[in-house]
Formats: sequence, structure tokens, C-alpha cells
Amino acid sequence: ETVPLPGCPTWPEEFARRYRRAGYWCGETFGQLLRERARSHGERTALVAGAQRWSYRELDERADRLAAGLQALGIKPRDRVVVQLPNIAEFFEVIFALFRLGALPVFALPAHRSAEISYFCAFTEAAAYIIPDKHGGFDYRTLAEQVRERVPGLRHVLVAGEAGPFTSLSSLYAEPVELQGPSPSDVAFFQLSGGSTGIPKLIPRTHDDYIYSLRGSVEICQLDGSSVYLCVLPAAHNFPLSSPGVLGTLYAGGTAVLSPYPSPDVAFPLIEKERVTIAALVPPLAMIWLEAAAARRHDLSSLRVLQVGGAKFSEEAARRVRPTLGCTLQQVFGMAEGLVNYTRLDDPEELIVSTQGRPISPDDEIRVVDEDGREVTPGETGLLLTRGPYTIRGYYKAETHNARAFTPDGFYSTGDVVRATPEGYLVVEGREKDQINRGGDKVAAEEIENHLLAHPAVHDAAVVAIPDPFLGERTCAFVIPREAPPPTTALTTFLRERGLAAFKIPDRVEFVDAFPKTGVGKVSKKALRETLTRRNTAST
Ligand code: J2J
Repeated sequence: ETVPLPGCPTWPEEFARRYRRAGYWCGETFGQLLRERARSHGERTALVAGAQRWSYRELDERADRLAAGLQALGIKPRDRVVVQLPNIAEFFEVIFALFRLGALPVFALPAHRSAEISYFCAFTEAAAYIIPDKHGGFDYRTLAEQVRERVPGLRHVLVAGEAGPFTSLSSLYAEPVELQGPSPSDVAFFQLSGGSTGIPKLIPRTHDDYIYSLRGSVEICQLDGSSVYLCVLPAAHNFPLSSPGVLGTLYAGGTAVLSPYPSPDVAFPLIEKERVTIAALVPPLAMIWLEAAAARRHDLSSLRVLQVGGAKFSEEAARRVRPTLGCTLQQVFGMAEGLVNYTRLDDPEELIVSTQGRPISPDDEIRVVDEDGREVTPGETGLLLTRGPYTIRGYYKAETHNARAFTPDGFYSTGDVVRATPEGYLVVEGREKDQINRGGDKVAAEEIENHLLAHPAVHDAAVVAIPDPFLGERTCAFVIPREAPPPTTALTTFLRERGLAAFKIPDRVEFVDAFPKTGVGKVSKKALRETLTRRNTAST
């Protein structure tokens, strides 16, 4: 047993004991897990990315050599390291090296820019920031220069590829050294919360709890050594990382194929060539895949499961998966904070197309409550609260927010509005949190509002979701200008220049004189959304 990481709430001892006794927490770390797999089937292919094919043995050795190099550089156990890597093999070499050292990856997304990255680096007092040289036509070294300027305490920028003014990962490899390594109950890394507040929240996940969620996911998705998982979503995201994702695939001894882009023209040839058996998508991508698959230009017959999650998948689209792709749809309703629900592979088609699944664990506690926190009549719609063996008890260094986001008895308030079926499956009916789910990309309204408020022409701002046939939702910023409204592009350019990720830039800006208020004097976002419906009707 070790001392908990300061700022990371953890499970009360009685729960920890229960989760261990039930066999959920097995006392294994990620470093040990990879070592064990390399011993038992070292020659199998673990990762395929571009021209690279790494066996389990090779991944294991690379992680050891890089861990030694990172240690020599001065990276210590519990140091935070912001990792912003796309779907390249190095992503996994880096995180396993950090796991072995006991240093803690902070999983940034490739779409993040200087506003987000600088915040992560400063807030976590990161010792290092790890980037690719270029990806998707963007030079991450330029971004790193900006981050360096904003966060002088950042000691190292490490680059997968051409290092430019920084340090290349490949220059760090050293002879493996004996490392003490973390304990299974230690925090292993930080995931990012979709968020609903002004500043992003960090989610501390332990080796014990995350590995349990992998084991449960692997069993539910029936992964084994013959499984081939195609990762098209950014690997850093909780869904493709762990549900069962790349880490679940490695847990099961299968092969993970990393696709640099999610579009059918990149992904379909990979499915055909690598005989992919399972892939995970967000709903807008699933629609694109369904369209493209209908053209039948590629052999997709190896595909057995198509997972769709991250945002609500319409029942109509869900019904098209089996006839079009000849495989089972699996709906996945999860969250980086923990709880993941899956429809089961052998569920009746009706349940698969009309629900978002049920929890992984018999010890995932689910409560559906009304505004006063009282449990609703079974089958009624309410707010989803949850507690369990892989759901966090609090965000990193966020005491005030934690008091609101968690009940005194440790339930996480998801902000999702759901209904439970008689079979115990959940149907997502809406959302209570101030967040826009842009086709799986989460946008915290308050974060964007704060950035807008920094513009001299903006008196006040309110960001809301508007329905969109493709993305499900798009963002609309309502702005009260100080004087004459500035051109919309002046505002969007302003946000881009502040270093905000592209998916957070409002899709639409509407100028108004005042915001409608609720009975208690808060801005009524519901009324604002209705304003838009009226304006749209008026203009057609
Ligand atoms: C409706 N809303 C959904 C779904 C997530 C697996 C799958 C997804 C995530 C994820 C994840 C939804 N229908 N099928 O971490 O391991 C919305 C809910 C939820 C929020 C969490 C995983 N699947 N959502 O999306 O942390 O609002 O995780 O609370 O990014 O996405 O977002 P995130």
C-alpha cells in the first residue's frame, strides 16, 4: 500500500476491500500486464500502424528501453506527462514506458491546441509534453513552442519523429534498468472529462480499476487472441482506449490496428487487409461508414462487431448496421469517469437497436433520480447517478466541483438523463449538464463562454446545442454585443487565435439584446434554443 496521490479522492477502505474480495481489483499494474503477455505469446502481433508491426515482445522491450531513457532524463514516479499523440505505434510504447516508471500520462487529444495544452501542462505541473512531429497537416512542434512560452515550468518536449528544436524519443532509448514501479492501487494516468465547467477536469484512474474495466469489456465483447481491433477514433479517448479498445485488445492477446484517419477510404482497406473483427465509431462516422459500405468496394466480411457510442445513435441508423455490414451492432454508453454500458453481442436485435446497453459490472450501482435526488419510479426518466469498482470518487484537485458532481455517499452525477428498461438496460433520453455533444466531441458551454467574454466587443455570451441531422448537435453561441455586433468571423478567429481546439469553435453565432431568464434569474438555455427555432421559421 502506498500513500494516495495528493488531490486524488479515492474509494473508502470498505469499498476497496469489497472490490478486491469480489475479484475485481486483481493487484496487477499495466507494466506487469504487458510483461506477462510478452512472456506467454511474445511473437504475436500486438500493434499494426502504417508499415510498423510490433510483436508483444517488441512492444515490451521498447517500453523498457524508453522507460530507462525517461528515467535518465529525470522523469520520476508520479510526474505528470502530457501525452498528445495520434494513432501511431509510439503512442503505446510511450504510455507503457510511463506506466512502468510510474509517471502519469495526461491524455490530451490531437485536436487540442495551445489553450488546452497550456492549461493541462500548468495545472498538472507537467514534467514533459510528448508530441508527434506532424499529423494531419499540422506541425505539433509549433504548438509546443507556444506552450513552452506560456508554461515556463515545462522541462521537456519529446517528439515522436523529427525533433526540430526538441528531443526525439528515439534518442532516449537506453539499456533497461530495474524499476520499482507503481503499486496496483496507484493512479496510472489522467483521462479528460467531457466537462461542463469553465475549466476541463482531470480524471484519475488507477491500474486496478482500469484493468478491471478492460477485463470486463473483453469478456462482454468476446475478445481473444484471434481478435483484430481497428482503432479509428483518437486512441487517447476512453472509448477506443478501453471499451475494450486497444488496451482491452492487448489484454486479450489480440492485434490492434491503428488507423491514422477514420474515413472509409483509409479504414476499409485496413479492414480488408488485416481481417479486422471489431471496430468502434461515433454516430456520425457510423453513418458515413454505412453509406460507403453500401458501395461494396471492399471486403468487410471479417467484421463481426461494430461498436457505436460517445453520443446517441438513432434507432433508424442502428437498424441499418446488420443488413448493411453483416455484423452485430454493439451500442456503448460510457464515460471517462468510469461506468460503461454495453448491449451484449447475443442480445435480441430489438434491445440492441433501441437501448444503450447495461453496465459491465454486477457491482455498478445505478440510481435514476428526480431533481430532488429521490429515486424515480422504475421505468421513469431521471438523472443518472452511479458508483462502482471503476468509477472515480472525484476529479483531480477539484474539491469545490467534486462536492457538486458527487453525492456525499460517493455517487457520480453523470448529468445524463436516462430511463431504465425492465431488463435493466439504459436508454439515454437527454442531458442535464451544460455541455454540447458534437457527434461525440464534448464541448463545455462555460469554457467557450469564458473565451468569448474575453473579446472586447462581447458583453455576454451563452453557448447552446442546436439539433443537427449529421452531428446530432452543433454549437450556437448567443452573444450580447457591447455596441454594434462584430462580424461573426471576428469572433471565431479570435477563439482560434486563443488556441482553442477546432471542434470547440461555435458553428453558429447569433446576436441578441438580452438573454431570456428562468424563474430564479439564470439564463434560460432552453428558451434560447427555442429562439433559434423561431428565427429559423421566420427566415424560411
Ligand atoms: C448517448 N450519449 C452517450 C451513448 C456516451 C465508451 C463509450 C463512450 C465514452 C464517452 C466512453 C453515449 N449515447 N451511447 O468513455 O468508455 C455521452 C454521455 C456521457 C458522455 C461521456 C467509453 N456514450 N455518451 O463518450 O467521457 O453524455 O466518454 O456522459 O467522452 O458522453 O463522454 P466521454
